[in-house]
Amino acid sequence: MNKLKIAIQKSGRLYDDSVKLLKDCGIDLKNGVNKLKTECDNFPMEIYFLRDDDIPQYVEDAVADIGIVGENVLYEKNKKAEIVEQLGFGKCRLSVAVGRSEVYEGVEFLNGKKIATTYPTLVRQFLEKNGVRAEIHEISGSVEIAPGIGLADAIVDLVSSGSTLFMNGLKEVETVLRSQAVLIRNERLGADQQALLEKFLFRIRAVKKARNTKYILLNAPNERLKEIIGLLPGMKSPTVLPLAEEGWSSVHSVLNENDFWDIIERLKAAGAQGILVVPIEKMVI
Ligand code: PRT
Ligand code: ZN
Repeated sequence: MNKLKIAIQKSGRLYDDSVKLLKDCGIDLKNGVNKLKTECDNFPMEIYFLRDDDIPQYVEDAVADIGIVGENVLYEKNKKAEIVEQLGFGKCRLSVAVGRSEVYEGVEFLNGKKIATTYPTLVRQFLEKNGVRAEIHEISGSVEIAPGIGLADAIVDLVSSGSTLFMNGLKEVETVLRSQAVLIRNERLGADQQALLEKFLFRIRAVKKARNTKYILLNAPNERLKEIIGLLPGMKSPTVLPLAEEGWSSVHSVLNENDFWDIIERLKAAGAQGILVVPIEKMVI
C-alpha cells in the first residue's frame, strides 16, 4: 500500500501544533525530526518537513499528498490544493496597520500611499476590491519597521496579540483576512491515499471534538435531579447512578468548553456538589 505523504512546517509557529495533532491522532513520528523526512511505525504515513511557503506547491505537484499550512500562505501562493479541514490553531489575521498618530477614517486613506508587505497578492486583491490605488512594496521580513524608517506609509502583516504593532508605534486599521492552519490535499489522490486521508480525517475530527469538550461528574440531591439534568446538554442524555448515600445521585455528562463556566455556576446554584471536570482524549460520535 502506498503511504500517505504529509508536508508540515519544519520549524516555526505551526510546527509544535502540527506534530501534536499527529500524536493526538495516534501517529508516532520516528525520532530524528531534524531532517527532511520521517516515517511512522503505526500509520502508513511519511512526514516531510518543509518551509511553510513551499507546502502549497508541493501539494499541488503531489510531492506531498496533503499538508498543514496557514490559510494566509495558501491564498497568497494561489496553488491548486483543496482545503479539507480547518485545524483551529495558528490563528491570526492579516491586517493593515498605520502609524498610531495617523488619522485613519477608511480605506481611502491608502490611496496613493506606499504599503510594505510580504503578502503582495493578497494586498493587491484587497486594494482592487476596495477600489484603492496604492503602491505595494514587497519585502521579505521585518515589515513592522518599514513605516518607522520611512520605507512605507502603511503595512499589511500578520497579527495575533497585536504587541508587535504596538511596540512599533503602529495601529491596526483593517482586516484583510482571518487565518488559521488548515489541512490541504492534492486534487487527484490515488485510491490508497484517499482511503488513508479519510482514516486520518476521522481521527482529526475526533481529536478536535474532544479538545472542545469536557467530561463532567457531579453529585446531585435527588429532589433537584431534574433541574440539574436540565442544565446539562450531554451527548444523548446524562448518565445517572445512585450514590451509596441515600437521596443522592452521581451524574455524568459532557460539556462544551465555551459553556463551561456558565453551566458550572448554575449547577452549583442548583445544589450540585463535588463537581469534577476532566479532559476528554478522543470523542467519536
Ligand atoms: O521558515 P518558514 O517560512 O516555514 O516560517 P515563517 O517564518 O514564514 O512562518 P512562521 O513560523 O512565523 O509562521 C507560520 C504561520 O503561523 C503563518 O503563516 C501564520 O499562518 C501563522 N501565524 C499565527 C503567524 C502568527 N500567528 C504571527 N503572529 N505567523 C506570524 N506571526 C508574526 C507576524 O508576522 C508578526 O511579525 O508574529 C508577529 C505578530 O505577532 P503579535 O502577537 O505581536 O501580534
Ligand atoms: Zn514562511
